[in-house]
Amino acid sequence: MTPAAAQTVRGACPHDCPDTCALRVTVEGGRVVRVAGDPDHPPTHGALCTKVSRYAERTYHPERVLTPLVRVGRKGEGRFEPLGWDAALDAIAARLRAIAARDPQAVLPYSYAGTMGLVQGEGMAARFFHRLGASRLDRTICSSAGGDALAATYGAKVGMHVEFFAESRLILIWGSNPITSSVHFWNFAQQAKRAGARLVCIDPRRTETAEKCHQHIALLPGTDGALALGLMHELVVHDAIDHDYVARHVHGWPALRERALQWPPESAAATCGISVDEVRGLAREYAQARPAAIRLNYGMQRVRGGGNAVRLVALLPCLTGAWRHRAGGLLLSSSGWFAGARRDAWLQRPDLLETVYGPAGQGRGPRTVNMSTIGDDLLREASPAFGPRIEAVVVYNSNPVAVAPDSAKVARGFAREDLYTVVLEHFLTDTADHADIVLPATTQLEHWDAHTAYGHTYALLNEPAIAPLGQALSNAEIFRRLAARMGYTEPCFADSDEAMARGAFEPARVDAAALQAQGWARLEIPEAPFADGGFPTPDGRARADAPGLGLPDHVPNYESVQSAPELAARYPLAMISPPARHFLNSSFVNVASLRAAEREPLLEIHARDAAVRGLRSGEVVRVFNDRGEYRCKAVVSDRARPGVVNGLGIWWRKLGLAGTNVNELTHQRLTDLGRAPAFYDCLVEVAAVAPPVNAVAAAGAAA
Ligand SMILES: Nc1nc2c(c(=O)[nH]1)N[C@H]1C(S)=C(S)[C@@H](COP(=O)(O)OP(=O)(O)OC[C@H]3O[C@@H](n4cnc5c(=O)[nH]c(N)nc54)[C@H](O)[C@@H]3O)O[C@H]1N2
Ligand SMILES: Nc1nc2c(c(=O)[nH]1)N[C@H]1C(S)=C(S)[C@@H](COP(=O)(O)OP(=O)(O)OC[C@H]3O[C@@H](n4cnc5c(=O)[nH]c(N)nc54)[C@H](O)[C@@H]3O)O[C@H]1N2
Ligand SMILES: [Mo]
Repeated sequence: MTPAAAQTVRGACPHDCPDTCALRVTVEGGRVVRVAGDPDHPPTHGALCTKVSRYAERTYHPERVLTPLVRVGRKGEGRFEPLGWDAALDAIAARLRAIAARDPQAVLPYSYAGTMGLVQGEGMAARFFHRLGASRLDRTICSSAGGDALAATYGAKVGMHVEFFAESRLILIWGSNPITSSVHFWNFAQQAKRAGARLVCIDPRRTETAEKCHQHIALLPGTDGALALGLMHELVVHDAIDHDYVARHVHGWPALRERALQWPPESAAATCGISVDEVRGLAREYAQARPAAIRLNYGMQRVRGGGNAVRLVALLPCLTGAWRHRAGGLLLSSSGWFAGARRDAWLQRPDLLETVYGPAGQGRGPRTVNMSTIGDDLLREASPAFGPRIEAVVVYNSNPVAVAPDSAKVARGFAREDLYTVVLEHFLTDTADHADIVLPATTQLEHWDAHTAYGHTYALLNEPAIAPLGQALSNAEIFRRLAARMGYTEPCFADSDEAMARGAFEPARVDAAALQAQGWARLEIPEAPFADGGFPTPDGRARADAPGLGLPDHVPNYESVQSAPELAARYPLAMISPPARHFLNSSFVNVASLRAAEREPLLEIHARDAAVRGLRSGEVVRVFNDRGEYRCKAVVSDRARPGVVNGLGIWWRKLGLAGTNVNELTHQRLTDLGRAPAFYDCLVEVAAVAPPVNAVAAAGAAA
């Protein structure tokens, strides 16, 4: 037998991760046999993470949804029967038309970054919902607190080139666990380490990354703003400020300087739950190392004061002039570099709203619903403030029942009998289980797309490697067919997926020939973009004092001893819920090999906190607060610092131990900037499910 000739197709990883890898997909006889990293793409460097190297396993998963399905059981039960495409699309169009005739805002699209593609994300779907006049979705669930903070400080979501971290002498890995969540950045950090750089990890959890850094500073969740102010205090009193850079390129520093002087290391250390020496030492190193770089990540902005904290940290490299060198500065997100390179208005056609609401600029338009408060909003009645009750939700690229905060309410909302829910999915997720109709979507191996990135500066093209499996259709094709059934005749609804992918970028900014030939193209951006200021603010200066926001400050967590002493007495443990290494948010939880690696939902707890509660490693515990209860296995471990427990995310509720996941415990209060969830601002208590006989004695002994 001669094997069918192998063919290699160029692709892009679609997942929500800073690395956005360039893929090489090997196809034999119409079947994908290998998904590998492109060795030529500098950030990917030929390597993929464990999850995406299993992408074929996910695509050929026996539980893929491969036909449209109609619900036959109760909502949430997950019982469906196959339905033909025509019947499914006719039913959906009829229902949406009837609702839209009363008020199109009663229809809500709900999507996030299941794929980050410009075509299969907010491409044809955005055109469809704009034309319908549906409610807009405020996409806040991940990064908007930090994103708005970065924009307030630098003018846009811009930062260092990831490649130049390899040349840094000191790297602060701040609120980020790159061994889990961006291995390609970690590769550059290791190059720097081998060349003698020092790596410091600032994270409440002793992560795999923290273990491999020279130093780990395990501050309390939500105290990063206080640490940054303490560092500024030291930079001022030891005169480590680059006065020339600050005078020319920073607006509002004199006032912030006064505030920083109120944060001696003793105060910062007390607030952060760390030692005074840790604050002093870090300030000294940051002041002296040239070049010094900060890899900030969104892990530290999922608290009430996340926006303020990002503003403060983002100012540090402006104060020391670290930006003067290409290997100095900060990277939280690079997505702002793509502004103007991505043809958003053409891809998404917000002008189509005018067919429903009249010319833009007349103050009319649909309301906006925040995706982070979907739990409350699905349960809300019509009111003048809110507008119409939500009557239909169309979900794509997201699994809100698992990932949105306060999930008991989210599940109750999606269980509403009078809510019409359509879910485009690969699998029967917790959310799809609540659908009236599930539509089978293609994976990245089966469709066209175009990608930008938020951790590097390359645009990418994804070509389909194989034909769609079963009856699956791409998201774009599903919305194209729905548009036809709704009677929308605008020519944009006829654009093919390939035409949209190829047309996604401005030819003047993205080299179409390079994109075609190698699958990726680098944006032209200066190596040291802010060496001489030039921030994308109106006056080119970074802003310590931002219009409408004033000066940044430390803002204590909603759920903390400072803000809520009574609550903290009942629920004394702070819980964070960072990603598990082998999952990507709630994606891959159903891939057997990856779930086997994670084994069970886990809660890491420090030995001291376990002892006072009589808890042992491996036993099933109840984690609870006023919002609900979550069962998982306790791991007594120094990955958790005293007073903080780590509930690793984000399991599918139905694959958890008792039908819930960690978001049963999180709340819907929003961050200071960006209207985002405060997932890591959450107090809990932990108890044995069946208290061991010696628990009382152990608690007495430890107290
Ligand atoms: N394997 C894997 N990779 C992923 C993801 C995943 O789920 N799994 N998620 C992807 C997504 S959606 C995103 S947005 C990106 C980035 O995703 P992030 O959620 O930013 O992921 P991490 O890099 O793991 O950074 C979170 C780190 O912040 C720490 N942390 C929690 N609270 C605080 C705090 O108050 N202060 C500080 N300093 N640290 C805190 C956590 O312990 C954790 O180690 O990663 C992406 N990559
Ligand atoms: N407690 C807690 N909660 C969190 C977080 C946390 O750290 N702790 N992290 C938060 C963060 S950072 C984020 S970004 C959100 C993520 O939330 P989501 O963006 O909802 O991410 P996923 O859970 O990965 O769900 C994406 C879904 O999209 C589907 N999908 C993928 N590709 C396609 C496609 O081409 N078409 C269609 N139709 N579907 C597709 C996948 O099968 C998957 O079910 O979760 C947030 N929730
Ligand atoms: Mo995210």
